[in-house]
Amino acid sequence: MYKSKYLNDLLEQIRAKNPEQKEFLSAVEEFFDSMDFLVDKDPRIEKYSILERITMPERVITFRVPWVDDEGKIRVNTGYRVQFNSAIGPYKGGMRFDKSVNLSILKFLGFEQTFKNSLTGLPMGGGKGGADFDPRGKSDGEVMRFCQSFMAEFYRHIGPDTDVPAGDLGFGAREIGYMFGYYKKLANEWSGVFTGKNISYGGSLGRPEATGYGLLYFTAEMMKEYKKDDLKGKRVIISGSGKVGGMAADKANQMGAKLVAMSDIEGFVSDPNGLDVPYIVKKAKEKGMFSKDYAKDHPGVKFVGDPHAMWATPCDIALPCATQGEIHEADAKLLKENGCYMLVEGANMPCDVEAIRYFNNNGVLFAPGKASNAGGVAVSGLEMSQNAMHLSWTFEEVDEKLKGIMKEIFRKCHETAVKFGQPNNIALGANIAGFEKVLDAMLAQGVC
Ligand code: 2IT
Repeated sequence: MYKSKYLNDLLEQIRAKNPEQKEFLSAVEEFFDSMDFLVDKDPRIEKYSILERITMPERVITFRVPWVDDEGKIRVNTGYRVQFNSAIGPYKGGMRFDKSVNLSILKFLGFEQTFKNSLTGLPMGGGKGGADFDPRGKSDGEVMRFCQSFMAEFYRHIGPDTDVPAGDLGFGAREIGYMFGYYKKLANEWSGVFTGKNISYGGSLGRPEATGYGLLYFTAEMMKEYKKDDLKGKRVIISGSGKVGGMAADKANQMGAKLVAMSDIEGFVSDPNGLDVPYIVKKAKEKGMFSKDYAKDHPGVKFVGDPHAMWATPCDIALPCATQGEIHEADAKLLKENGCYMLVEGANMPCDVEAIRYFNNNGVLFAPGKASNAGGVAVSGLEMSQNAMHLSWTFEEVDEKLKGIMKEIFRKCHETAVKFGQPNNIALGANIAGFEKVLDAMLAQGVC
């Protein structure tokens, strides 16, 4: 229940319209927690139906993706793009290839992306897309045929000033390459229509590292502001060994933190004296998994076959970098009981609404992914700028800009939280600061 009747009524309407979409509803509910501090102070929000509009995608595209597998059989998947909000720039956001992909998940991600992109300060709207296609175990030929069939429909909906997709789970450099190549052929245009491209054809140095490194730059800012301390010697635990988790481990190590536990989809390993980070980073890069090999190659370190059990490991800082919905209230309690005082999201909404409320009510500093994992899309924005200017920046230039952007995102979130009398509530700061820029743009552009 919110204080505001407008919000309660609106959430009911959104629930009635989208009864099956639990991930999307949960993102809206969490966002409305913050809007409850704002709607009474700014009557324009209700007067101009801003929240009615902002919670509905501008456009949802769904299409059939038929493709031929290596046995010659025709297979069919569903392709999607949710073009959520273009008030501040072209739609921008990743593509996810996973069996679990459905409209609810993509709407939740597109909604979050809108505020995340706004927080970066770069001119990017919000979008998200993908397919219920699992690239794991597929040959390069199968993935290419799938991507080309996907693009045969998708190309007419995107463009460097319309919608600029990028990677996400199951959608990496290989998929981006195949999609980009086919777009170029169909559109007869070489343009920065994707980000996350390889360096050889317009990618940005620093993009693969950006989400994980940015997460640690943000964590360091939190530590400085709230604890007057740095990351040296702090015990860190990380879930997920994809690009985000692997690069977060790398940067945590560079900044002097001690990685005491880390998980992948098969399980986790822990060592109170600190794990061998270079080993993990190398394995994670090579195959996206490391934990079983780690235990084999590091006698005395035990492997636990349940990744979820990692949240009981004593730590100072938890960095969930796997996927949405991995931390519930019971895990939040366990983290707090075992000494965790800071949780910074590397994935998109790994914590559910109850867990977030628990952290905020029990003195665990919590940062939402829309602020703390914005480094990835921020460097995507920098890739767009480099493409538009037909030049490339060095890794150091990109990394410096990323640091500046993450610092600035933290400052905006913190100052907004302070302004609303909730100095420790970074989620509130992120939601309101991200929202206000979109609000301004929507008000200026009239009814559209
Ligand atoms: O969740 C995200 O921010 C991403 N998957 C990156 C999106 C992008 O456009 O780089």
